[in-house]
Amino acid sequence: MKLSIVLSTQPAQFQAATFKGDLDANLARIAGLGYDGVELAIRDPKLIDLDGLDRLVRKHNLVVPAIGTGQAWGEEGLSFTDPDPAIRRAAIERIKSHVPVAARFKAERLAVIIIGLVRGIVKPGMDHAQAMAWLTDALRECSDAARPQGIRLVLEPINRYETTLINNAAQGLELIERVGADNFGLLLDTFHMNIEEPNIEDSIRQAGDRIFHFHVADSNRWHPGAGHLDFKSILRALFATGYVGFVSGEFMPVPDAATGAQKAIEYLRAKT
Ligand code: LER
Ligand code: MN
Repeated sequence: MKLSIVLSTQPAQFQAATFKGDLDANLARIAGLGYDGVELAIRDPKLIDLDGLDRLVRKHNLVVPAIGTGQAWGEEGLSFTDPDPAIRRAAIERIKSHVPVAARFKAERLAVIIIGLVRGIVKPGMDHAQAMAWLTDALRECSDAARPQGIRLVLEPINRYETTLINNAAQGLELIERVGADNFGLLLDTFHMNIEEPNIEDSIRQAGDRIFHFHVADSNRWHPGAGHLDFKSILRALFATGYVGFVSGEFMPVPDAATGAQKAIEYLRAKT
């Protein structure tokens, strides 16, 4: 099992970005704990020194399996489904601007760009069908822009308390059919699945080879082992689909990032 963990390259309000801040020190910690990769949360590629980041990641022998983009929503309010066409266009261009970043880090053909809350939350009074149409068009445009670089996009089903748009794997699979792009798949996250899926393992089996990336947190969004999810069974179901990607820790830094990350890797390694 290849393990990675989320590190935010910029300050962020999102609580489950396990590591934040000092990149060199955090990358050293992550590598020192035995992680194979680091999932980089990047609000805006314009804000990073790509060469410097690439150098640091290589220095610590880490792979970047995925790039998180949700802070464009969390910090700036960009979304594919905002009623304002200028905001929708800015969200699409922002996601497209991640393609060269993902291409730079592409290792083992694994670098995916994550569509989390940048899809939007569908505010009260908005037409859901209209939002789905905007979402589908945006995902087609971004998938088309990513394909020539060999980059894949993933939509993450997110629980009902954060968005009304695509909460579970079945809705995600319907969206995949609608978008009809071979480089567009799902990111499943055990924290959201515990809230939304009738049965986590069954949903993993249904999503099958459309799972392009996987987030782990326990039921309380602390590190795996701190709650009541059955990771032995969940990971067995995941790998039975033929999944060859990373299992990526995205959990709250409890009691602190390094301790949570250490407990997670010990626990997950013991489960497979
Ligand atoms: C991001 O990967 C995630 O899981 C969401 O909860 C972000 O809001
Ligand atoms: Mn997640």
